[in-house]
Order: sequence, then structure tokens, then C-alpha cells
Amino acid sequence: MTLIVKPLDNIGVEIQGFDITQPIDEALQQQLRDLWYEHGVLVFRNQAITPERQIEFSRIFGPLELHPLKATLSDDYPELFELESGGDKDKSMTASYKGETIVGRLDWHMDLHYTGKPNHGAVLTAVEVAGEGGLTGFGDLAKAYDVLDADTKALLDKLEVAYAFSMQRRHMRYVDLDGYEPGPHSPKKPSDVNFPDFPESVYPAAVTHPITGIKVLGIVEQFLDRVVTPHNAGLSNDESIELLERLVAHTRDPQFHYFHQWQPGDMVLWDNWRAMHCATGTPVGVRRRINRTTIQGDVQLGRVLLGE
Ligand SMILES: O=C(O)CCC(=O)C(=O)O
Ligand SMILES: [Fe+2]
Repeated sequence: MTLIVKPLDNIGVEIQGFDITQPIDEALQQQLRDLWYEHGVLVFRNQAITPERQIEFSRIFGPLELHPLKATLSDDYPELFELESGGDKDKSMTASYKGETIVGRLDWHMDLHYTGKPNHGAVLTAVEVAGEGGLTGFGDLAKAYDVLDADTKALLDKLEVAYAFSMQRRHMRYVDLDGYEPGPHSPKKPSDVNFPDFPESVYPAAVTHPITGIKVLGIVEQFLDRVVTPHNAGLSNDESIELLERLVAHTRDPQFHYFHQWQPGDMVLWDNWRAMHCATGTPVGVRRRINRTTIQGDVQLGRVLLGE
């Protein structure tokens, strides 16, 4: 196979000339890993995907991890996590945004960020494509760091930020709550959706990518709570809040974003240590199914804030 690499908007590349049904030798596997590290997001179109092929493909990038939300694991393929909307699972994922009722909208986040040990990446494949909405957004936090001015970079080197896991979007301090209303079945605590609880986690404000060594902005709006001990870096608490507001606004700049509009046969892989992602969600009743495999993260990027 000879791969053709086409840049996407702002982050990632589309890989053409790839066929998931064909054998992938060691040289091609290494090429795919290198492209993943270099570009952060890889998009493949028109693939004849089966659960077995997705699982085998995903293993090229590292051992697979089972998601903590066991209720949605597939019986036949424990490595596969089935994301579904448009069916009876919608209730807890439904909320109102500026008067519009939306299922499955997710703010910018990194998966398993709240554990201090985010998974290295994940592969999503289209099983059933939404007729309306249902885009997945990716944001390049390496580029977002890179374009910051030297003073901000120097300040970030001295700072750590805390993330506070919570089920209620209204408890998150830096997401856009304007016009947001939880739905009648929105979870109020982790056990409402059989989710474990997590203590706070702390990350450097500028994280060094464990493989490429590049700096990645450690600011992601979901669960972002505060700068830890801002006074140690000469900041008042008010200044630290303004800094986080400024940095979150920076990560929302479309110059860092690619929004994937799903088509049948699509497969998307991203580097969860570099790219944040989000989901736009779908209108009520719109069917959408995505199969997900998760590539384990064996690196502790943050630390758990317990008993300090
Ligand atoms: O539904 C999507 O498009 C993405 C969901 C998501 O955040 C994930 O799979 O980690
Ligand atoms: Fe996610």
C-alpha cells in the first residue's frame, strides 16, 4: 500500500490509499504510528470496517483499554465501546442549549483526563451515520501552545492546573453555560449512570508530550477548575481565573479545530495526549452509532490530588 497524506483543516490528515482489508506489514504499521504522532488526527474514508478489523487496526498503536463505563461494552467484543444515540439510552445524555434540545453534546475534553492518566488515543468508526448533526470536533493543543507569546509560555511553565470531575455540567467552571439547562434525566452524581467517582487531578499547564517531546497546552474546558497555588507564581486568585478564562477562549479559536462530518466507512484515530475533542450532538430521535476502541495510556501525565 502506498499512502497519500492530505492535510485536513487545522489539525490532522486524511490518509488515502489505505485498505483495512489488506495485510498491514511492520513497515506500514510504523508509518501509521509515525503519521499519528506527527499529525495528531488520522482520518480514513470508505473502509470495510468490522469489529475484528477495527480491533486489530487499533492494536497497531498500543494495547487496548476497556472503558470504565462497563454498561456500554459490547458482549461479543469487550474492546469495543458502542456509542449510540437515537434509542432508549438518550435520556441521560439529553439537555437544552439556548432553547434547543440536544442529545450527546460534549464539551471540549480529553478522555480519562480526570484520572491523571489519559488514554493515549482512540479509534472511532461509523456504524450508523446521523442524518443531522453528530460531528466530532478535534482541537490541536500543541498548536495552541506554540502560538502563545513568550511571557505566557514562561508563566505556564510555573503553573499547575486542577481538574474536578463532576457529572453536572453546571458545576464546571469554564464551560459555556449561557442558555444551558440540564434535562430531566441528566445525572446528578456518578452513580446515577453507574460511573465511578474520581478525586481531583492536577496537570502542568504546559504538558510535555511523552513521545514527541513537544509542549501541549494543558488547558481543556471540561472539568477545568483552578490554578493550583497561584501565589507561588506571583498571581492573585483573580488573576489566575482571568488567565484560565483567556486560555480557554484561546483553545476555542477555530484556527485550531477540525470538525469531522461522518460518512459511512469512516474511521478516525486521534492522539489524546495532544488533541482535545468534542461532540456537537444530535437532535432528539436522530439515530447515530459509533464504535470506539481505546488505546491505553501507560504514562502518568497528571497526578491525583488526594491526601496532600
Ligand atoms: O460522539 C462523539 O463524536 C465523540 C464522543 C467522545 O467524546 C469519545 O468517544 O471519546
Ligand atoms: Fe471523548
